[in-house]
Amino acid sequence: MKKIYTITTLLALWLNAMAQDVNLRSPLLQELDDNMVLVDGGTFTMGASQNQLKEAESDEKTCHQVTVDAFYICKYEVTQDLWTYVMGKNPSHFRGARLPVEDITWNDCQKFIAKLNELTGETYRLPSEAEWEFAARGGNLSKGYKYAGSNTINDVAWYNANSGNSTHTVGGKMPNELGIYDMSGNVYEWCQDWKAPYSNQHEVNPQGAEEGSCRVNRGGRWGGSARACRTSDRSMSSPHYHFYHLGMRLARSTKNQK
Ligand SMILES: [Ca+2]
Repeated sequence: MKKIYTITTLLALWLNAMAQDVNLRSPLLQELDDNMVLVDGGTFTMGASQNQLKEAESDEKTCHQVTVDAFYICKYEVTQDLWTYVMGKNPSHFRGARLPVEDITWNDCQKFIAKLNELTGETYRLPSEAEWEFAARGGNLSKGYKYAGSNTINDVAWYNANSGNSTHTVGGKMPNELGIYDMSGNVYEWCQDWKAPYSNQHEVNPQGAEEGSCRVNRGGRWGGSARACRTSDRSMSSPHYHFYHLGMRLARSTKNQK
């Protein structure tokens, strides 16, 4: 009996190891890992900085110092091939393996992330709003651009004047200072936070409100204005809301983070 138990245990361990090996070899998961950009921690001014002021809305006007720890963020929005690999179905309105996934709720993002972490053993998550803005501004390499990577929107973003009314293959425009694409335009990106008014205090790793009714969306979209593509512009949606302009970008904690 003991022998049978030992053989069964060894077989289970071997199958588990094989499964992990298969996942490690999955080109999409490997590519995702390769596409995660390390953003060194730092302190920046969050909110409508001087070059944003003319177009700024009230919810972004309280400029304040924010410090974030180092984290990883993907250089691309989540693509439809990755979403389909993890979830087994594709909810997107516009179809294409390398188009960003869209028409997903914040709750869908959490399910996707849970499955992805199960497959990889990693700690993928949505970025916080502060992490998103720090990364969009180019982190410690920031040149202070109005959009993510340029003051000329056409260089870096798909929006209503150039998109032809659809999403585009990720990475089709110039990247920002950190090598990250499409933070301005293409699809809006869900952040982890409940939307909250800004504090005027220096904050460290802010995570938004403890509760609320809407989660943060950032970066503008293919069918929206240039104004909404600015690095400090803030938008929000109910976590149950989905539409074909709303997608996501993955972040990942470093080994030093929880
Ligand atoms: Ca985007």
